[in-house]
Amino acid sequence: ERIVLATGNPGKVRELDALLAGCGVRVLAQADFDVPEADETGLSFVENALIKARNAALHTGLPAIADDSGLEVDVLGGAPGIHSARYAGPTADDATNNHKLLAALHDHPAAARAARFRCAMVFLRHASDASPLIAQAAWEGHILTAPAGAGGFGYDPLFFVPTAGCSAAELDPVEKNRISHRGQAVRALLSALTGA
Ligand code: ITT
Repeated sequence: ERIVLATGNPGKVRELDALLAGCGVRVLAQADFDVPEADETGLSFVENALIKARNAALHTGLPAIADDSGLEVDVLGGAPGIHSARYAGPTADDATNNHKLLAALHDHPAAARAARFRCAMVFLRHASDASPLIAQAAWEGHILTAPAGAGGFGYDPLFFVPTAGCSAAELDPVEKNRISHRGQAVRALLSALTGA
């Protein structure tokens, strides 16, 4: 069976390719099709994941998996949340987003920087699938005062993982996938898929 990965984020593609390897399906990249960018107007991670998966399924005719994810910082009232990819503006990249996050937390001591990554992962059999599979997971940590590490993507250099004793960008990719919000969500989705 073939499935299209409904994401344009190369960091996610890398992690999801590894997480879905060996599960018996051929995972195709959305970039190999003419899939227009989805309008992420949802108010939640789940809604946005469904919008992206529907968009990809509609334009490829294939089953689709989508990941909507982001970082929630408690002292910022849960921001950047569903706006994580564009926190610093419509053309923001990882560096400007990280810079904005450090500035927003400038006056907050280490003890007041609790945060978590969230991931909503959905699987649609086809574009009008009325009972999509949905899995969600969170990964707890806190925001550092300076970046550490060069692995991963996005906010990883600023996300300290207490259970690992280092930043998410200092984890090797296998270890990140073992414990991350995305790794947990993929495993939950796969067990829902095989149990169904
Ligand atoms: P697609 O919509 O095409 O999948 P995107 O990057 O726009 O790509 P999202 O809307 O889900 O995806 O935004 C997720 C953002 O949250 C992402 O750009 C990162 O900034 C951040 N993020 C999510 N998971 C992360 C991770 O594992 N490590 C670091 N940052 C992460």
